Amino acid sequence: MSTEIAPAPAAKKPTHNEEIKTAIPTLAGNLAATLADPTTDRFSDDDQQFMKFHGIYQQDDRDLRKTGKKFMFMIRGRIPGGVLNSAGYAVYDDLATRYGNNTLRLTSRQSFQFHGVVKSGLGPLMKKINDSMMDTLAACGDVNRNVMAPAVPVMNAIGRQVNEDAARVSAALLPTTKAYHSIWVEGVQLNLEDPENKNFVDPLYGATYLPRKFKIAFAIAPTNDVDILTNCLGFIGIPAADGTLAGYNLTVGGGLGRAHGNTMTYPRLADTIGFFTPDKLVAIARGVLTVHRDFGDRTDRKHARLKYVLEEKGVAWFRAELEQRVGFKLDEAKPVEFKTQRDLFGWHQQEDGRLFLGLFVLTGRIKDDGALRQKSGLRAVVDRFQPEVRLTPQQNIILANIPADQKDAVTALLAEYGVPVENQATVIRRASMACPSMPTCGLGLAESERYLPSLIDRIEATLTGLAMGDEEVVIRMTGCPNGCARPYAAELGFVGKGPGRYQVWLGGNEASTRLNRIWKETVKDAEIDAELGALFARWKAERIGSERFGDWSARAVWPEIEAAAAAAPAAA
Ligand code: SRM
Ligand code: SF4
Repeated sequence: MSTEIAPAPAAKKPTHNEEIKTAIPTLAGNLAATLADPTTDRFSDDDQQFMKFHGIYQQDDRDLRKTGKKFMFMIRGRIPGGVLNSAGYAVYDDLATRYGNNTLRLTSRQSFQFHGVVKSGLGPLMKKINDSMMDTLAACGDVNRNVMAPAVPVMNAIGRQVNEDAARVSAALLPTTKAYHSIWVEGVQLNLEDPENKNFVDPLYGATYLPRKFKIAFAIAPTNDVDILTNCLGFIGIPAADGTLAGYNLTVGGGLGRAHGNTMTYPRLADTIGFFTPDKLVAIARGVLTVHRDFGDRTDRKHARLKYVLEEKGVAWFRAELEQRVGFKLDEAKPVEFKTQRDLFGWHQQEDGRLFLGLFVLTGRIKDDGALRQKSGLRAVVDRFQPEVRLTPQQNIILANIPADQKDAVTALLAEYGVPVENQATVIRRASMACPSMPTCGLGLAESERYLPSLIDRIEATLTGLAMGDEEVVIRMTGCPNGCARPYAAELGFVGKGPGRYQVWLGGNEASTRLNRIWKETVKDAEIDAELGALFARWKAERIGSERFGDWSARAVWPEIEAAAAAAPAAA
């Protein structure tokens, strides 16, 4: 037996992203100089990383790749809780028309994205957003992202406070670099050699920011429209006996991103850590964020999310670490029960007597499409009636605070643009989401936004054939395993593997508090109808009472998946 001591494994190097953040801690890169350079239509690879912190992605139109790359930009807003006033909506709408592809993309985190902006339009678009007292700062990048909050305008004390708290936390966790303002408002390149810039250290994020993105959501039970447990950090509002906010249950360690064929990456639901009173909110948010900052893996971006820290170090460790940082103890979490993640459509009364109108937006894309002129119709209503605009985490839109006597006029105006307020979409379509994928997303492996509507037609035909056409099934699709439309929390999830090929996941629940599981590794487009037809027929035959598809799948199909997995090594 050898007595030689094995060499210690070489320490893993920080990733390239860590190196460039260290080199330019203001995140300024060479962005302003390249922006002003008319001889190029693209930014350098490193600058593309810095741009993300400013809410901007460089993309190219994948439909046109065969004839060469056509560079364009996606810009994502920071809109805490998805709440905008009518003037803000009008700015987004104008900019999409003028500089984007004449559509506004509602995101699964209550924001807007512009697509198809060419470089010459980027500067003016960014300046206009900032001049309008809105911004895109930290909408992407290794920082806290858009903070989610309940979409429905709850006009009681708790609803108001939770929405205000979401905006407060979003502001408290913003990076403080001067670069964003200097580049996009003043058009000035920061002098990177100036010691103030070279040695810049953000008071919260430090010099290298977070190891990876960080996501926060607020929820009020029983509605889980934000899919709270899929967030790095969740705040669940707990009511006091007098109807005010008693405090928050804290959940930590959710996240969905994974990669095909890499079992070290996986979707994970957050753990419940404890309860605290509202005065401690910002301290807790900062405390959780700094645990991620200090313990997230900076050597592997696939392993850098906070969920892996929770999984590997455990809840007890996390709670002790957080309590030590914030300097107080958490109480035990209060009981909470979520029942639904569903958006509300059509007209509803708010607690203050005014009305809100929920409008379904197919795959989150606000556009004028033939007789359905949703973009123009929404704009006309916003201009004339000036409602509050609220973006939902399921990529839909709510017009709020509408006086009851304006209901008929709003309905009539929308009808002029072909936008219905009743029977807006079938029960299945209403409960669906798709990520953008082709042609804008550089990571897409299969179609998503452009494919899901036609797949839902087919699924509806199959269910109608079984006399099950009125059953809601939460269906979500993404073009790759990153999970942007949260497919792993759906009753039926499709995850792109390659052109026309999808992994199929089953068994999420109505409240979005249970992750689903892989049912089929790959199903081709041509096979989907037959595969799902057989599955839906079994659901109809085997369901107990009105058992939902997701619950039936978890009860009846998961044991089969487990049995097959257990048998697999023996067969190999
Ligand atoms: Fe996402 C990357 C779109 C919500 C997990 N996401 C991307 C990029 C920027 C592609 C890229 O990196 O080049 C996509 C831009 C596509 C395009 O053309 O617009 C993109 N993500 C989106 C949006 C627009 C999808 C949508 O259908 O609305 C959502 C924007 C939300 C927002 O307003 O901030 C969006 N992304 C999500 C979510 C859902 C959520 O946050 O609730 C997830 C899963 C939850 C999570 O983070 O774990 C998600 N996106 C990812 C990942 C995988 C991260 C990981 O941990 O592995 C990537 C890839 C990455 O970061 O490297 C990614
Ligand atoms: Fe792109 Fe994948 Fe996200 Fe879809 S899930 S938008 S394909 S990164």
